[in-house]
Amino acid sequence: MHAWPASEVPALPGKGRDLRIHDTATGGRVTLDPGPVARIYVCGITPYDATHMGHAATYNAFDLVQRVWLDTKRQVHYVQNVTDVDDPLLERAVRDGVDWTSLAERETSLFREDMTALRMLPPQHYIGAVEAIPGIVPLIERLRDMGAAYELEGDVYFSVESDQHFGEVSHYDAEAMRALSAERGGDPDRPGKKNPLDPMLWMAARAGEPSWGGASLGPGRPGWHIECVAIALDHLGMGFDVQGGGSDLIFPHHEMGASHAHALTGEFPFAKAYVHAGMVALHGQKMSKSKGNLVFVSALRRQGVDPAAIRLSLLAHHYRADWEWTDQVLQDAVDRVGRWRAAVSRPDGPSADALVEEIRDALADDLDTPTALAAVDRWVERQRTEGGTDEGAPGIVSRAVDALMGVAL
Ligand code: 5CA
Ligand code: ZN
Repeated sequence: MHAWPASEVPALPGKGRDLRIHDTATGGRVTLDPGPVARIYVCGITPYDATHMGHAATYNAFDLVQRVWLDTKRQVHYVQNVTDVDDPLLERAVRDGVDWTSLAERETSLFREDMTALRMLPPQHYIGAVEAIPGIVPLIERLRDMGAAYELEGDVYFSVESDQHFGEVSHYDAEAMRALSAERGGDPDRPGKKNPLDPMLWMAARAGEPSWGGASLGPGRPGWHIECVAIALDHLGMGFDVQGGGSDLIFPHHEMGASHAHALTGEFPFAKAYVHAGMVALHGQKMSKSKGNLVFVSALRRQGVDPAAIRLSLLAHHYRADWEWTDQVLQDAVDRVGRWRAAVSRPDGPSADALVEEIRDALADDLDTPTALAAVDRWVERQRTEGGTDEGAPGIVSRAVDALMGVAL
């Protein structure tokens, strides 16, 4: 699948810091030391509805990870998937009387447009679940042949007990795991499973649903977790630097993915850091396609809202915080863009050298964007009240907020 065009990342004087980031598995901050090419996998959308502010907030966090790495003069190898076949997508297509492939293509196109408008850096490999099937099938066969997977009425399940590290991503207790499994695509109550938590690897063909020839597995379609594992292993290999997603992916998705990968390779860990963004809510509830309480990026764009303001409304919140989308959040961001634009369009100002270092420090410290924005606000206010004679400063500020935070002034 093709991704979307990359916006230019302006060069900055000096060099950024190594990223310290909160890792869900260890429960603390880790300083990542990625080597010359940093490797990141970010879970992509299930394309049955348009990009909402919750999605945008999550992708913003992982865009920042890359910008911090790029500022350390590293290259970034970024992989993202598109879950272009799964139950919710098929159910929505039936509900709306549309072909599931057209629905997936339409919403993926819109996502690309939204990501481009928000200046999110594109992955080098943007891979759909359907196109990944030929790589997924042999992995499931291997898990089955090594005894880590079993068949139940034609479907194939992963046995969580086959991985001695199972539970080490989320650290949730059995009761919480069971509840989340039921809530997020699992089937803990299905009779005949070895462990209620065991997730499906291969779903045998169901009447009226699409299926693919699965070699010795028979016709069917892949489970959700093995999709991301196959794509990550194919394009990044084990031990990549960051696996990213929203906090609703901690369990079961990232826990199961790590387990599949451990069982398959005998290696540990799957990702060096599991990084999770907080949930964006609307009217007191998590914004979600299934609930329908959504604010769409594309709808805001159609209303003429500046993408830089949308981006700044995300950046105003720490990526790990759960927060509520309100009109005031957007209005504050629109006001801030206005102040920042006025400042960088002036011919001079106070030196911006210290500001660039403050932004770098804040972002390298677990992507602390509120602190970074406050530093820019202070420079803008100083320029307004005291002025300054540094003719290069407005340009440096403009380049820094673009290079490090994807905001084009
Ligand atoms: N296709 C799978 C991942 S492999 C999936 O979860 N798709 S999704 O479309 O439901 O979500 C895409 C990303 O947006 C995930 O990382 C998810 O955690 C994140 N996300 C979904 N809703 C919110 C929200 N309200 N706030 C923040 N992030 C969210
Ligand atoms: Zn995923």
